[in-house]
Amino acid sequence: IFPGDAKAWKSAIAKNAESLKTDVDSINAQIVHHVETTLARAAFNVDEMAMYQAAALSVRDRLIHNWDVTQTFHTQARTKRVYYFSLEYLLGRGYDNALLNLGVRQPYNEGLKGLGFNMEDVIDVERDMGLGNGGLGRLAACYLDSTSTLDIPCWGYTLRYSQGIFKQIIDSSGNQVEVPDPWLENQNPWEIPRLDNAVEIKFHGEATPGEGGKGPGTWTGGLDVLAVPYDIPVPGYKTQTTNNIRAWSARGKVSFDLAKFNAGDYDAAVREAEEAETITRVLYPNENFDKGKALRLKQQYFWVAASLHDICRRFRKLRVPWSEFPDYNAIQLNDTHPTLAIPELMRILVDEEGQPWDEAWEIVRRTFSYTNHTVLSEALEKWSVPLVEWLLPRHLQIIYEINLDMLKDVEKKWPNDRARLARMSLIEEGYPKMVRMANLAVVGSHRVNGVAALHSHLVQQDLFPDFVEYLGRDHFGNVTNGVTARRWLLQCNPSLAKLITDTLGSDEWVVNLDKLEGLTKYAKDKAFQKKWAACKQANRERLCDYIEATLGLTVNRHALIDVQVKRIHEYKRQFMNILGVIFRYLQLKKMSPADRKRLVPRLSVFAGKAAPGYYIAKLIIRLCNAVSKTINADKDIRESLSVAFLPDYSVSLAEIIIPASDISEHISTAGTEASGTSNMKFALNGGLLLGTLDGANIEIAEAVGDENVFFFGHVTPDVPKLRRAHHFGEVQYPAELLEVVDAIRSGMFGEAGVFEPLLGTLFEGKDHYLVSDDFLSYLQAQKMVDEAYVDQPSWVEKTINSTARMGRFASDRAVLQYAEEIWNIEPIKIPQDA
Ligand code: CBF
Repeated sequence: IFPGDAKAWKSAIAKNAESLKTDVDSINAQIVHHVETTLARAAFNVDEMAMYQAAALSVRDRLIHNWDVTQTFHTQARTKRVYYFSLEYLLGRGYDNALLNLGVRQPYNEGLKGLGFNMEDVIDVERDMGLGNGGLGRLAACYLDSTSTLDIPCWGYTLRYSQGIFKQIIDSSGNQVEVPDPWLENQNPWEIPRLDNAVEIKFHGEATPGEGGKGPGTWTGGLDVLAVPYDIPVPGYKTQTTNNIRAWSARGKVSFDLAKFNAGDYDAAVREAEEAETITRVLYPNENFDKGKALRLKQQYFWVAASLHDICRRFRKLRVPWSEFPDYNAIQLNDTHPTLAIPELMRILVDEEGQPWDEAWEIVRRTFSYTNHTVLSEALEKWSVPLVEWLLPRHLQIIYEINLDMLKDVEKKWPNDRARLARMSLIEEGYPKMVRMANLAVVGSHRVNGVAALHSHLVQQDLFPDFVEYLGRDHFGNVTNGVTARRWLLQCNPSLAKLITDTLGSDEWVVNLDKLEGLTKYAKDKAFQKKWAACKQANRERLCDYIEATLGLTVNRHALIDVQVKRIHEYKRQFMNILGVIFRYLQLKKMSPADRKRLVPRLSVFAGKAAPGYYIAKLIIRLCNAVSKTINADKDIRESLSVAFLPDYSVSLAEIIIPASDISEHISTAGTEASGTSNMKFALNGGLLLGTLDGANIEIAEAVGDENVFFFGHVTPDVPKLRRAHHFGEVQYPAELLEVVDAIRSGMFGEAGVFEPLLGTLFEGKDHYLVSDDFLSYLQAQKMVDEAYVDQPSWVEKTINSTARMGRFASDRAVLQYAEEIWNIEPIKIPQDA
């Protein structure tokens, strides 16, 4: 229905669509249009940043067009939608990715050239959208890319933090210093503000339960905050489907209190607005660690309440009974962060929509599913009951009621089993009592999954064994993580991607990663190996250039590049890696120059951020930098070994590092890393894994073959026994480790005392992450790497086979599995004429 003359509208719409033509001239006209009107600049006044913005805005026009078509089509077809609730979306840069997915990279390249700009330089000025900490947030970004590519109707919901993940600076002593990341400073071209769709969100106030606990309750008074949505279109690869990420920003209901201002209280005039805005001011920088801060709980409720408000508003327009809600909506809880959505939907259904409690509960359980991303106890979310009561009084009543129902049921099945009731209860007894979010997510969902086979097994065996008995095995499952080949091969490694496409005779692998299998028949082919190795060398050079430019460090450009890049955490054992580097250094120092020359030269690359309050992780960073300072300054060793700690790890830095690696380390203590996803990216780019039998490493080894990975260390069932041995002081420390510790204590890497607390984690019954137990086999595995690398044809063959067999780690496979097994949703292609 058009306001006014339908003909006029239709003709204008057609003309507008026509203006989005993809020949070079039209593209340049679109870019210049934004230079002149949106940016209000003249040609002589366009620098790289302005060109990036104008070009990005012209790309955004295309995205918005596709977005409109997609959303209108999905709405009219009344399709079911998936809603991926993730407190983090680590999107990285958008420009190059959008060009590739829209299939217009080539004409844009040419167009920019004509306008006097180089594509790579323009790409480089874009700031990362760093709305996440690490694996969990990047996974969400990969999954959204896959839903669009696979034509699965999907919206992501998240928060629009004014400050994303902090920028990491390394000071002159090698310490991490955190500075804010005001990523919105230069305006974000990828988002569309929807000021007219703002929603009011309430906190605090008074609540009364409904009759008998299950009737409609009330929630009055309290403080209202505005949630303003910003939409980020997510293009699929060569498809019109463009899904959406809706990110909420907090505003005060009244931005300026004129009465208070007039009374002379200037601070009070803006206080309420500022307090509201604090909710989305900053991303919590912890990964795999729960701090229980009130503001974080506020963020979580603000986000899920706004998102559910949106979803329910859309559902009401369908005018079907609420019992059909799960037929139109599937909500995936990405970890426990959005678990408050469960009581919130109950509140909407029972208190606002008058649905009977039991029917509402049925709707809720059919709607939600929950992905667990960690078994680490320090990361499992619990909120204090007094805090929940203060912030969300009605929700606490609802949680109590859900708990009562469940406990009655459990009591019926296992009479007089008080220990079981205590374990399963949604409320943990103590001072204060705590709400166990994971238990709530499990009972409020119809399906719970882990993110790799081993992890999903541990979720059932160690985390929720009582719930497996209570709800049945079918309630639990596994969906091994995956990554998108669009960003993590096509975009980050264009030379290798081209070689693959030329060799396979098609680029179908980009949307069907299993096609890479076709490369195995070239793995031994000398001519192909040569081209393959040339791509690696070019990527290696690019990384070496970057290291030189950022650290001023000149490195051997033919060294084997050994990489460990991820969040810095004790369980990931960067500590073991740097101890290994020291061991290598000590060995090299003992060798004659001739012997040294015979050894494979190494470049050890580290990158990663530590949570600001994580003292030991920060000491690990300091040690890496101290070691690199000593080794890189040692002229005798420089050709054989150098160490680089690259500051401020991000998605775009990963895009430079991953294609260059020969070996990447994924060396967590067995049973601690849920999955890992960078392991997949490295193996996909022909980097071999040095790893433990943990997370998705195990499945990667199964896929690429044991002969193409270097695995070591104890396995998960060994871990409790080994920890006990430490506890009782029954551990023999290997001489190699003690030699390294002595070297640190001797001051070889600067002020020794500084590292004492870190070294202390190895001794006196601690060594919780079993560094001392795995150190020897780690060194052994490193030796095997050196030996294997000498035989280059066989090494290159391994790396080709690694890439070729990574098909099953596509995020497309993972998303299809979610769609079929959990969301019950089918892809729906948008017709050409839509
Ligand atoms: O599943 C995605 C990733 O999530 C984490 O990063 C997390 O935040 N819990 C895990 O630590 C990773 O193992 C996992 O790959």
